[in-house]
Amino acid sequence: MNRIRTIGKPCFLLILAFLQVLFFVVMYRRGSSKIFESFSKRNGKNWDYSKVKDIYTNLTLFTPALTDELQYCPPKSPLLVGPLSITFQNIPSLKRILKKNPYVKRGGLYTPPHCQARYKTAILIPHRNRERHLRHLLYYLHPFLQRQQLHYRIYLIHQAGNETFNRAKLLNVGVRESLKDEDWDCLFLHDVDLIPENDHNLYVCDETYPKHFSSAMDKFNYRLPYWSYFGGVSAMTPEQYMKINGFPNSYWGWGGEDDDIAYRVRYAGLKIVRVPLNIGHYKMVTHNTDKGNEENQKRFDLLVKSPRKWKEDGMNSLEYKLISKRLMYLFTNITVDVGAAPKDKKTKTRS
Ligand code: UDH
Ligand code: NGS
Repeated sequence: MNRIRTIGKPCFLLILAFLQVLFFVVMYRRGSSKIFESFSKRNGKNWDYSKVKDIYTNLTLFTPALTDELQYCPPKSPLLVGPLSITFQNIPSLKRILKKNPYVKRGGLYTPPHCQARYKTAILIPHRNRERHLRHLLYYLHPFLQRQQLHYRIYLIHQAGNETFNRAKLLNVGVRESLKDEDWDCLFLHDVDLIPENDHNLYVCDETYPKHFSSAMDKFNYRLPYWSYFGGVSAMTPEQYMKINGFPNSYWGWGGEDDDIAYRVRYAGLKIVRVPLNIGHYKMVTHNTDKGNEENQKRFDLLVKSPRKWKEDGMNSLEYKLISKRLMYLFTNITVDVGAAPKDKKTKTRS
């Protein structure tokens, strides 16, 4: 009763009308997007991607320290600049990339020369027939990681032969082989055609949960394509990776393996955390569909079976033939025979 009486008072209605007019005036003057932006600012800085810096800015200012006893690098790298200028107009030559990255050692290994890195990250890239993409990625990723003052190494896991491509299995191989070299803090599972656009997107793992990094790709208009999407670029600690039994080895061809991995994360009692959309910006190098990576017709069946299969198909059942492990100037090349998709059993035809 009391409330009805208050609402009925003319002065209350007047205040309400005034507030409404004020709301529309503010919306009109500033634009609604600006107002919602100011809410999103609370989730971090509101990056302006129309103002970009060169990826090699200031990198040469950091030269080797003169003493043997290095201090730890600062918790936040002073080299970060935010949005970066990324273009795919010219394909950089390996020689040019090498010249621009004088502190990268054979195998694509880097340790900051002026301070002791706080973090060790391995980048694992599944690969076949994407040399153009690889050159773009190396040109941008080396300085990107150096800006973050990480100790890192870039691994290319190259599928030998012409059998159907198997992204997930190649990544399992990458994890096993890279952990033979070093006790990595973090394993990055990185498509060859995705270039990070903001160096505040730190290539370190979340201590508790698997993390998705390519949350805002240009081809999806800088949004997530669907809520459980886990493709493109993601990262896990070795412990998290083993807890989900790695990736499935049984997805041959395009699609579904990243969804299976997202399911595994939940089956193992974990969840996916993500880089905020305003930082997880990535540009994709455009390309045609790959020969040997046609759509996997079995992917939906495999996804249905995933709750029963994840504990038996993964790191604990991984088999492959290591063909070579070569230390190239800008990356470690692991060439591997991952086998072939099982042949379909012939169905009896009636005579
Ligand atoms: N990859 C290769 N070579 C191949 C295929 C894939 O190196 O022949 C690697 C590469 O790192 C690539 C990743 O696997 O970035 C993922 O490949 P993808 O083809 O699944 O994804 P991408 O984003 O292309 O490169 C999407 C093609 C859309 C196909 C649509 C089918 N309906
Ligand atoms: C889903 C696929 C994922 C794929 C995603 C984005 O439909 O593997 O699209 O694809 N899942 C299935 O097919 C079950 S993309 O636009 O990058 O080609 O990653």
